[in-house]
Amino acid sequence: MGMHGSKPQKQAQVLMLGLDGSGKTTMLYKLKYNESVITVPTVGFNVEMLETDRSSPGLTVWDVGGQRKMRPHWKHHYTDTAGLVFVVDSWDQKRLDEARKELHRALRYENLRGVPLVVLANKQDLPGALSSEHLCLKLDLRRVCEGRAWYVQPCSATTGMGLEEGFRRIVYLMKTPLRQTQEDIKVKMRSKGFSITAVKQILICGS
Ligand SMILES: Nc1nc2c(ncn2[C@@H]2O[C@H](COP(=O)(O)OP(=O)(O)O)[C@@H](O)[C@H]2O)c(=O)[nH]1
Ligand SMILES: [Mg+2]
Repeated sequence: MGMHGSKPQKQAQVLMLGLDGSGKTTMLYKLKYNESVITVPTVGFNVEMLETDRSSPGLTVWDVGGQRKMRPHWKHHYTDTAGLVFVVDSWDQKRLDEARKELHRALRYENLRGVPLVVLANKQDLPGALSSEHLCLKLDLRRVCEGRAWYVQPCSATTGMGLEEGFRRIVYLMKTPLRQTQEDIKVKMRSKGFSITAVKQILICGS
């Protein structure tokens, strides 16, 4: 997501949610400046514009504070959200249940209906981090993401691994109607010789 010419690009709002400490702010600044910043818990929000290729809208990414007292404010950002990125600390299994509840709560809001979701399985650099497949089951994504395009991307905000892929994926899901993304996946899988059960499995895990 490098720099391009000065012509203004159309912007799409991407909302980044997740528990405090999951890595949202680290990720935003790694993507924006390719730098590892020392973060403090976010009070309020950070917002940055990220450029994409010219055929896609630029992204205005909102990183909203994830502490318990900040979470009631999340809903005020839902109206204009074109894509949702939910960041999970894949290493901290003690807080997965809390993360699952907060994600499910957000997805129930009418304003987020049909909005594509990318779950970023962060902190993959730490030994013992849960895989994206495992996380997908723990978060019960298949059930709660009915009628929505979604994907689970493993990543590390400190090394940068998987970050661009995750944000490219949200752009792709925002641009492509749901039915088409599911058909695309099926066709790609068929052409690679995957069986129908494998296709189902892939849709379940979004990967
Ligand atoms: N090992 C590791 N630590 C991370 C990663 N992402 C964030 N952290 C650390 O997790 C802590 C919380 O990160 P922060 O970005 O403030 O989380 P936020 O509350 O979601 O904004 C900080 O100490 C970060 O350095 C990661 O991918 N790997
Ligand atoms: Mg933060």
